[in-house]
Amino acid sequence: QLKGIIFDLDGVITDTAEYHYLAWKQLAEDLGIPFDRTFNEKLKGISRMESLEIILEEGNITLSEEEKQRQAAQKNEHYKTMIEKITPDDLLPGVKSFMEEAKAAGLKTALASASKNAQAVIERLEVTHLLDSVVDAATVKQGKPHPEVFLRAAEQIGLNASECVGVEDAQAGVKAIKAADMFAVGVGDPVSLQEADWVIQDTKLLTLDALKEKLNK
Ligand code: B16
Ligand code: MG
Repeated sequence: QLKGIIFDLDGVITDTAEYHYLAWKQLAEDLGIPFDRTFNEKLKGISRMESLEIILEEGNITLSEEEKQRQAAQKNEHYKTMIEKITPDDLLPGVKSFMEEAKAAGLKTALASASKNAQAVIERLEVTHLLDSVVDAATVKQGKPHPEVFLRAAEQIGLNASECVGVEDAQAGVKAIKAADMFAVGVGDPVSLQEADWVIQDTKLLTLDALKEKLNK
C-alpha cells in the first residue's frame, strides 16, 4: 500500500541541474578541462566531491586534498550565487500540484537529495510546508546509487521502504531507489532510466491517479 512519496530535488522538483552544470563548467574551464552537457550527465545525482574527482580524472589532473577542498568550495560559491535567483516560478510543471494532491490524500512526503543546498532551494521555491521531512545530505555517508538517502527519508517519515515511491531523474538515483526496494518513478529519457518501474518524460504527467494505476499493475 502506498503511504509515502520521496522526491529527489534536482531535476524532479526544479531544474537546479542547469545551475550545477554552469557552475561545474566554469570551474572545469578555469582548470583547462573541456566540459559539455554530455559529460555533465555523469555528475547528476553525484555528490560535490565525487563530481570534482570525475572532472579531475577526465582532465588527468592530480590535486592535493587541500586544493580539492578549495576547488569544491569554489564550485559551491558559483552555485550559491546562481540559486539566489530561484523563485516559485522555477518549480517544474505539475510538481507542486502533485505534492498538494499527495498531502490531501494523507500521504507522507520527503526529500532525498544529495545536495547540501537542498534546504535553501526548497525554501526559495516555497514548498517547505509540503514536505514532511528533508534528509540532510551532510549526514548521509553513502551517496546515490547507494540507497542510504532514500532509506533515511522513509525512516524519517515513519514508513517501510515498501510503502514508499521514489521519484528521480538521474540514473544513479533510480538505482538508489531500486536498491532501497521502492517503486521507482523516473523523470526523463526512458533509455537511460530503463531501471525505473515507470518512466515519464515530463513532470506534468505525474499525478496520483496515474501513479496508482501503475502501482496496481
Ligand atoms: P551540492 P539531487 C544532486 O542533487 C545533484 O544532482 C548533483 O549534481 C550535485 O552534485 C549534488 O546534488 C550535490 O549538490 O553541491 O549542492 O551539495 O539530484 O540529489 O537533488
Ligand atoms: Mg536529480
